[in-house]
This record gives sequence, C-alpha cells and structure tokens, in this order.
Amino acid sequence: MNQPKLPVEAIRSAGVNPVITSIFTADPSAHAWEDGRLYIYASHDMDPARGCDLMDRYHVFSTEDMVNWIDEGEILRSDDVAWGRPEGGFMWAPDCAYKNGTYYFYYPHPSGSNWNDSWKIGVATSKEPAKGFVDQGYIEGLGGFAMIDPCVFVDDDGRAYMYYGGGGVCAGGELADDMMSMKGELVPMNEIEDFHEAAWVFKRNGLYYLTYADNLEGNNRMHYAVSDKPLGPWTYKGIFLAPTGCSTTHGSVAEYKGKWYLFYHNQAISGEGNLRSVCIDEIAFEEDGSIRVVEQTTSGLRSAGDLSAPHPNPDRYYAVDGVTEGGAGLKQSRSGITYVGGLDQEGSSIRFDRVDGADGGRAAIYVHYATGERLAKLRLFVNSKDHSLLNLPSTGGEDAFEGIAALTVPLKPGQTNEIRLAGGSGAASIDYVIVVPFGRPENA
Ligand code: FUB
Repeated sequence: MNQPKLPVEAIRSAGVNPVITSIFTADPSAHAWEDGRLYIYASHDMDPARGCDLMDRYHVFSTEDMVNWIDEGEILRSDDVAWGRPEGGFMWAPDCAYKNGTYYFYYPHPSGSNWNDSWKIGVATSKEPAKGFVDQGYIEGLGGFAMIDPCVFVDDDGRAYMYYGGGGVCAGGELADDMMSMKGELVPMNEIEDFHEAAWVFKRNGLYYLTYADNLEGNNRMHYAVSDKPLGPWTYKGIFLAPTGCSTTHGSVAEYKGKWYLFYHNQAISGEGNLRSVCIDEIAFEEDGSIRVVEQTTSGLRSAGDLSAPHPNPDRYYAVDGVTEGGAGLKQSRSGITYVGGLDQEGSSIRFDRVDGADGGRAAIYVHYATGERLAKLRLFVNSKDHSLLNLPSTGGEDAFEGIAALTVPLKPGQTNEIRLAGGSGAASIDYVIVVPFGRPENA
C-alpha cells in the first residue's frame, strides 16, 4: 500500500459530516478500486469563491475504513489543460474509471471564454489511482451548451458507458475500447423527470440506477430511475435525497466492504453555496430495490472494517522550531503548551524551513491547532508556492489544541523544503505541524 499512515491526532474512531473539512470540496465521485481502498474524486471550491467560476485543482481522497481519510493531493488543474479556456477555472464535477491497468479521469471544462457554450469532456490518464495524471485531450462529439458532469460506468462485461448533461438534457452512450472516444450514438434519457445535472450510474443486483439532481430553485434534490439495461429505457422512481441546504446537489453511490453509501455535498462549514464540503451517509434499499430517502447526518459513519493503524512516529515541527513574522509570536497556554499566536493579523506567519522532503515527491501536512473562532483560516505556502487556504473549524477554545487541518502537497525529494502558514482570517494558534511523506518506507 502506498498511502502513508495518519498521525494519531488525525485518527477518528467514528465519522463526522462533512468528512472533508480542511479545504472546500464538492461533487464527489466515489469508487472502490482493486487496491482495496475507496477513492473520492472531488471538485475543489477555491476560497474565496466567485460563483463556480474559479473552481480548479482537483484533489483525490482515499480511505480504508470510511472514517479516516487521506488527501492524496492535487491531480489536475486548468493550467495543465492545453485545449482549455484561456482564463482557466471552471474545473467542475469529475469522475474516474479504471480499465485494463489505466485510470481515466474525466472532467468537464470549457474550451473557450464563452464558457457555457463551449463545454468539453476532458480525459487525463494514469497508471495509478491518485497521482501521475496526464491530460489526453477531450472526447470528440461530446459537449456544447451546459453539457457537464461526466459519469463513466464500467459494466461487469467490461463495456464502459459515459453519461452526462445539464440544462435539462441528459444523455449517455457506449465508450470505445480506448475509453477516450464514443462508440455509437448518444441516447437521450428522455424517461427521467426534472433532470438538472449530476448524472451518476451504478448497478446493484443486476439493476441499473441513474441518479441526478433536479431543478428545485436554490435547493436541488436527488432523484433516481432504474433500468435493466445500462442505457435505459428508464423507469422514474422518485426523490431519495431531500435538499441539503445548498443550492446545488451532486452525488455518487458506491459499495464498500459490504455497505452502500451516498457521497454528496452541503455548505455546513462555510454557510456559502459556492464553498461546499463533501459528506457521506449510508444508503439503504428496500427488498424491491427502491432507495429509501437518505438520512443526512452530522455524526457521519461508523467505520467499515478495522480502523486505520496510526503512524508510530511522524516528523513533528514544533512552534519553537519555526521562524515567526509580522504579528505572530510564541506564547504559552495555561496548561503549559508553547504555541504560535497572533496569526489573525494580516502579514503574520510562521515558517519551518528545514522540512525533510524524503523521496516520494509529496507529503501530507497536518497542522495541529486550537481556535475559539467558528472558522479560522490559514494560507499554506510550500517552497513559496501558495497551496490553499486551510479551514480550521472551531476546537471549542483558544487553548483547546485538538484540531487537525490536513493537505497533501508536493515536496522536493531529497532536499529540505520550506513550509509557511500565513494568517489573516480569524485567530488560530498552532503548537506543531506534522509532515508525513508519501513513499518513505517507515510511513507505510
Ligand atoms: O461544482 C460545479 C457544478 O455545480 C457541478 O458541475 C454541478 O453538478 C454542481 O454541483
């Protein structure tokens, strides 16, 4: 297994919703792959948002127990797309498929400045599920006005089908063996009701399910239809996800370790419709295959199988080892913890400039923090490159060092690297940062 173990501070024995908290993620497409892990391919709401215009930098997340997640890092951004819209952004809801040793990452992206008229379905490929993706261009014959949200379903006989759509139109068709071109004509999914976007197809007990988001103003729900064939005709069945409180809804359904789950998003962390967060809840079926309306929980899931084993001794960089700037400075908590505070001031930061890059080329960074704010934020720079604003939800008090914010970033292998956390959005205190490089034998 390639994924490094999580530090003990990040191990959960039961889930919470949303499950991905450190950055804003939406549109989760979940798949259990042959390595035994479950992967979420999500889109990334860049913070601060400007509608969905600036969305970019897809991250992948994986788990072996459904409650402990590892950010696998960024796999593709609009700068990597040679044929894409010159202004970038608009990297919307993706999906991934596996066939004959290759992972195919499908994503909607406009090819022109007139974004909603120029959607294409791009394909990037890799031999690994969560790194090394290289863009291969787009699928000829697909796209156009509002045609977004690709979903690829590979049937038991190895035949693969693409579904996508938007603006009230949903269509699907068989992919050719190369997984990058269509084999036949697209079939319109005319039998389904109130289709808006977010098509997803899965199969259970020989029955094909097509799920999608509807048009309810400002509060989309998820509906489904069933068929005994992958391209329909479909029998409309009704709503199985009520409004989540977010203006968009987007979901995927997958089985893992004997249970079925719905992966979706809401806006519980931010309160903003364009800064969304991935959630997971169990999905239950009636005897006849109908889907029960999903209970949206804040408590999340119980673990599936054994809990992930924690890392025995990851690299820790303490506040006293860092270099502070601006208004940031070292302080002592009432319980004797030395931490860096003052990070709420614009221009303040703490820097660790001797971080071991190991040899895997990427590392999971865990920021151990306390904050009494509802949601503080820190910007993470690695080797001077801005990686993201990190969300630091409340730990219940400025002395309660129980928070972990995590992001996986590239590190220069075999060299020392610099990590800097810059403040300016809410008061957060940091006592240490943990770095777990991928690919270092003792981390596996
Ligand atoms: O995230 C951008 C767009 O919002 C997706 O492509 C839609 O499904 C909706 O979630």
